[in-house]
Amino acid sequence: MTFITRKWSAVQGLAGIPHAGVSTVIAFSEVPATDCLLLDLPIRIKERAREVGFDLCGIAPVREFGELESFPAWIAAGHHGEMKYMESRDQAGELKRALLARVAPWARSVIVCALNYNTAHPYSTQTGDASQGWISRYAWSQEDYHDSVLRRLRTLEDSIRAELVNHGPLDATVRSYVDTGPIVERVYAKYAGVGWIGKNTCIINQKLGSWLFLGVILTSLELAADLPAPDRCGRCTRCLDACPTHAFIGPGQLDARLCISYLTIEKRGDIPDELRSGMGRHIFGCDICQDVCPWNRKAPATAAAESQPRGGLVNPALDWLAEMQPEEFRTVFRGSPIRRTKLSDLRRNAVIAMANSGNVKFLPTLKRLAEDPDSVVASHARWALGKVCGESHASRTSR
Ligand code: B12
Ligand code: SF4
Ligand code: SF4
Repeated sequence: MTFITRKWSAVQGLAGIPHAGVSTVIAFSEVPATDCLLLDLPIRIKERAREVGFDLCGIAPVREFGELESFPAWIAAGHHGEMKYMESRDQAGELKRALLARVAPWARSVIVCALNYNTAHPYSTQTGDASQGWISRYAWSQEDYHDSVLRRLRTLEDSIRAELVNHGPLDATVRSYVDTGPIVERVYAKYAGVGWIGKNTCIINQKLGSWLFLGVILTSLELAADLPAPDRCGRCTRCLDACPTHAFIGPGQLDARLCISYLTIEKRGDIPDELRSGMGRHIFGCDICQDVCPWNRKAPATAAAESQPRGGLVNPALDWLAEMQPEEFRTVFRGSPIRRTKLSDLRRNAVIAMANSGNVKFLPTLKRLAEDPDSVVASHARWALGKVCGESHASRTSR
């Protein structure tokens, strides 16, 4: 029997995964060709992942990870709000996302890829003009990440299939997902060594920070797994302290119903009165708990054209968005992740931000919007008028 010792860093293939130097011993004993392929495949998958444009790639085994145990309780407590897809269940009535082995019993490994979407623009916490809106960093982009990540995953899938045909033929199932799979991606990203789950619930990589999109490939191939990324949050609690709507129930746990990202993107129709003030100037998504994270202080920016902001979306003009008409919405946001929200809800968010600015310059626009044919926009505009007039009245009388 021969032993081949490899540097784990070589097996891991891509930069940024924090276990360089750990070595592993692989026993080769009359190794059949297909087993040789499986030993080499992780290296080639990671090389190919880099070639197709991913910044990180790692492999996780399919296991009943401890983090997933809290998922049923999270759903039972209603923390997912109106995101009904999070509740989807299998025929036995079990939550699909709670245990991958149940919905995809064939899956043995999860290839987790990450794409850096950070661009060289200030953070929301660094530019503080309340009279301008804020669209979260990921949503400025030229291309919707579901498309850009899935395109790369599909190319990677094709390469894996080609390897299997060349060396086998070896039969295997390979399936890609971005968001839509029956899987809590961040848990698998942790066990693939891509990053740790921060107290803000985001995956953070020691070198790249947390401005990362995730995409996963489920496969029936039993591939050598990476080591989980160690937690580097330490005693820091900046994200928990900075959240303006107190959406964290505890470290690593979020009540989505209180999160501005949920309120601005997923919540349709009326926003409860008591939550509107906390939304500040956020129009679509929220970056605060990542903006304040020390691991994002030196996060590298990508030069990829697809991630660069569309015109007018960094600190956008609130009256532009609040009065946007369907045709302009379709043109401005064609192929953008912002299309996930309805025009009505985007305008509603802009009206709430106008109210929160307290700026009387918005009064003429708000008066027009109070008569808007869209009843959601109109009712929020009436509330906003009361708030801006009340605040300007209060500031005049206190002088
Ligand atoms: C639903 C969803 C949301 C919801 C709910 C978010 C949430 N935290 O649950 C809302 C709309 C609020 C949201 C917001 C955002 N999202 Co989102 N979202 C998802 C989606 C589709 C599912 C997430 C999910 O399963 N949530 C359920 C909860 C229970 O799982 P979890 O938060 O991942 O939590 C696990 C760990 O926290 C773990 N855990 C860790 N430590 C601890 C400690 C304790 C004590 C316990 C009990 C548990 C625990 O337990 C949980 C598993 O049960 C994923 C894609 C996917 N399929 O995974 C994208 C995803 C998580 N979102 C993403 C992004 C980019 C965002 C935003 C940054 C967008 C924005 N700028 O507005 C914000 C970030 C807000 C935040 N702090 O989470 C990325 C995250 C990338 C990254 N680097 O982590 C993902 C992976 C999408 C992608 N494909 O890239 N999102
Ligand atoms: S995204 Fe914003 S609202 Fe949501 S948890 Fe983070 S800081 Fe709070
Ligand atoms: S702000 Fe601090 S506690 Fe929060 S995710 Fe970053 S390092 Fe962890």
